[in-house]
Amino acid sequence: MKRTTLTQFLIEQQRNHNTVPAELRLLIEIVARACKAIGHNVGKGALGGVLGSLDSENVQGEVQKKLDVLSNEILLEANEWGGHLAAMASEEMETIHRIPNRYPQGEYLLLFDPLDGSSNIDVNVSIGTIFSVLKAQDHVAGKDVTEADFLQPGKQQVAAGYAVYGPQTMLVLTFGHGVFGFTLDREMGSWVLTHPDIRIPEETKEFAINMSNERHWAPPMRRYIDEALAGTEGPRGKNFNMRWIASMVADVHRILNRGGVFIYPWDAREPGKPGKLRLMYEANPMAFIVEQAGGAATNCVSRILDLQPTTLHERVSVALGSKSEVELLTRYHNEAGA
Ligand code: P6P
Repeated sequence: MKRTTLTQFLIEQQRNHNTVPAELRLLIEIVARACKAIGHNVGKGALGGVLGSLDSENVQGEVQKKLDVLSNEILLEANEWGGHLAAMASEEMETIHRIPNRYPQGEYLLLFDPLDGSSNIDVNVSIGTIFSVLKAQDHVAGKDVTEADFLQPGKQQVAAGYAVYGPQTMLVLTFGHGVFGFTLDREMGSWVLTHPDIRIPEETKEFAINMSNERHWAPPMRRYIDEALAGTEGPRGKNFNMRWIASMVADVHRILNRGGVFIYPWDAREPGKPGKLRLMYEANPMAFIVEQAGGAATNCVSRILDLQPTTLHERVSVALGSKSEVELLTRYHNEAGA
C-alpha cells in the first residue's frame, strides 16, 4: 500500500489545491507532533507517573488531572516559537496565551482542549486532543491580541482536528475540503494517511447520550429519545442501539466511521447553562469536521457553526452526526419553541 505521510499530504494539498498555505501547514505539523508527544505520555499510564489528579481546578471548576496540565504545556511549548500564531486559547487556561515577545507572531489563532475525556484517563479508556484554527481577522500587527479576536463563529475556522489516543493513535483533520484520517506508525513515528475521505452515513440506528440525565431534559429531547427507545413499535419503525463512552473524541470518531448521533443537550441540573460542552474548542471543531464529512451539527435549535460566541469558555448544547437524525431532533426542538 502506498504510504502517504502527513507531511507529504499537506504539501500536496498546498501544491495541488492551494487549500493549505505554508504557514497553516507548519502549524498543523507542529500540532500533530505535539499530539504524538501527548499520546506517548498517555500511553505510559501508571508507568509514567502521570495518572491521578492535582490539587488544582481549571477555569471550568474541574479537578485537573496531571495529564491535562502536561498535555496543555506540551501544546503551548510546541507552538510558541514557530512564528505562525498570534495567540492560543485552552480549556485549561482562563485567559488567552499570547506569543512571548522573543518570538515572531503569525496570523493564526489556535484553540484546544488538550486532553478531552479526562474522567477516562485513569481507567484506560480512549481520550483525545481537540483543536481549532482561526485567523486573527482584525488583528493589527504589533497590537496585542485580545480575547475578542477569538470570538468568531465556527464557520470562520480554517482548520480543525482531533487526535484520539485509543487502540490506534489517530489524527483526523479538515481544512474545509473533506475529512482525512491518519494513523500513527508508532515504530516510525510518522502519521500515515489511512482514511483519505471520511464520510458519515446519512442514516443510522445508533445514538450516543448520557441516559442518566433523562429526567432533566427538555420535552423535545425526551420525545426524540423516547421514540428511538420505542423501536419498531414506535413512530421511528426501527430499533436503535446506544453507545456512550463519555469521551467526546471517541464517540465522534465512532460516528465519523459508522454513523450515529452524539447528543449533549441542555438539562435542568444547571438551567442557566446552555449545555456542558464548550463552543470554541469542542463543539466548533467537531461541528466543522462532521459537516465536512457530510453530517450535521446543531445546538438542538441552530447550526453550531453559525453561532456568534460571546465569551471564550462559553458552553453549548450539541447534537451532531448523521444528518437525518440531527435534523429530526432539531425540528422537534424548533416545533416546541425550545
Ligand atoms: P458526562 C468529557 O469530560 C466531556 O467533556 C466530553 O468529552 C464527554 O462527551 C462528556 O464530557 C461526558 O459528560 O456528563 O457523561 O460525564
